[in-house]
Amino acid sequence: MSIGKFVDNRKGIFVTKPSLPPFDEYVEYLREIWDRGILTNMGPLHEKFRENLSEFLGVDICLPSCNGHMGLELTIQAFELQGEIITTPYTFASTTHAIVRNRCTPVFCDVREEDCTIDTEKIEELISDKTVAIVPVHVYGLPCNVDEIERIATKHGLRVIYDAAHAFGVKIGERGIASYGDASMFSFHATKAFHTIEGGCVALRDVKKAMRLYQLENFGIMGEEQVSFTGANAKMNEFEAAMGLCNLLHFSENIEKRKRVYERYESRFADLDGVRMPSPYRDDITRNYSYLPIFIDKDVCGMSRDDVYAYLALNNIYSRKYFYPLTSQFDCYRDKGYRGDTPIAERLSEQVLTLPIYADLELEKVDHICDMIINFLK
Ligand code: T4K
Repeated sequence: MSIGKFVDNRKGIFVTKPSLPPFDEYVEYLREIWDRGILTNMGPLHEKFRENLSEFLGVDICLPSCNGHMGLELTIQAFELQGEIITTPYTFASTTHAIVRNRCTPVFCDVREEDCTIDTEKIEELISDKTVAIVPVHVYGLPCNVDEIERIATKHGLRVIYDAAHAFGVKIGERGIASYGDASMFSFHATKAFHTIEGGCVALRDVKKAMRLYQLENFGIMGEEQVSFTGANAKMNEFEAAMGLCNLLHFSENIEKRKRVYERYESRFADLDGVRMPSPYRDDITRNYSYLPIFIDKDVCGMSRDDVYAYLALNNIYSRKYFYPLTSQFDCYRDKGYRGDTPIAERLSEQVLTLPIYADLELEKVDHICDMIINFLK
């Protein structure tokens, strides 16, 4: 019996490819780690990365974690939330799992057609006397309507914890996305626009909650002879922090390259009937181009998303269906009776195809992918 994920040995163009820093820059840090013999448990590189991250994100407190998921799960625990949490099902498994693993109940709100983020006009009708928080997702790095969410949360006394897994480096006007809500979790997985191999971080404002999260990430240990909380092990190690320190230096340059790729797709699909790309809810957004979703309307094109997916795969182009199925349709949730009617999310999830995008993707390859899709749909 084999356990674990199939290792993908196919040749072709994949949905993403990690950006790696110049080898020598990483080796410099490896030398430090070797000399010091401190490999993990909030070592000096972890601390340096924490400081650089806070500065980059424009927040006072920001805690690295072993991955984005544990950051989110432990943040919900640190805020001691118990009850219903309003969220969206158009997301990765992690968002809903983090809620359910805290023994809270997800309530599914529909999303906006334009950008797949939570539809703020539908939040209030879902609030009950059990509602304790909203966990919105800045999906594809497109910001939710943060001002409206803040207004609703303040009016009803709810916490707001953003799943900002995709949104590292995004700004609304001059303000960094990490400064909204009570907390924001970012993923630094290898597939993200900014990565630390595996990893993530949580930006938050309340010093006491931050202390609690810090302790929860290290088994709830308060001192050598004192353990006060039912924590987990969610520490970022020194090798991951080193990758983060290197990648942070090249982040802007990588985003510029992603922008070029994104805009090439955008111009190629501009006049293609039945194919749409999402657009942010306001004009003053600094984007990170973390994903390249397109929505294929079968009624207009005559071909479905699945047809295009299969055709591309046949030609060694490996797109993904982020996010299909909706988390509310997962085996583990489908029959739980969680509240929420999400027809727009359902339709988008049937139509979405995320195409390859990464910093080093050559524009000739983008043209090749676009030619394939355009010719197939015509
Ligand atoms: N919230 C949201 C909204 C999220 O999207 C995620 C993660 C989280 C929370 C949780 O954050 P983390 O705990 O993961 O930090 C991937 C990622 O594993 C996951 O981080 C991400 N979202 C999700 C959307 O995508 P898979 O299972 O689709 O990845 P995988 O292994 O199929 O990789 C995709 C492609 O990337 C491969 O076909 C090839 C390429 N690749 C991948 C890896 C790992 C590489 O070229 N090199 C690599 O090292 O989940």
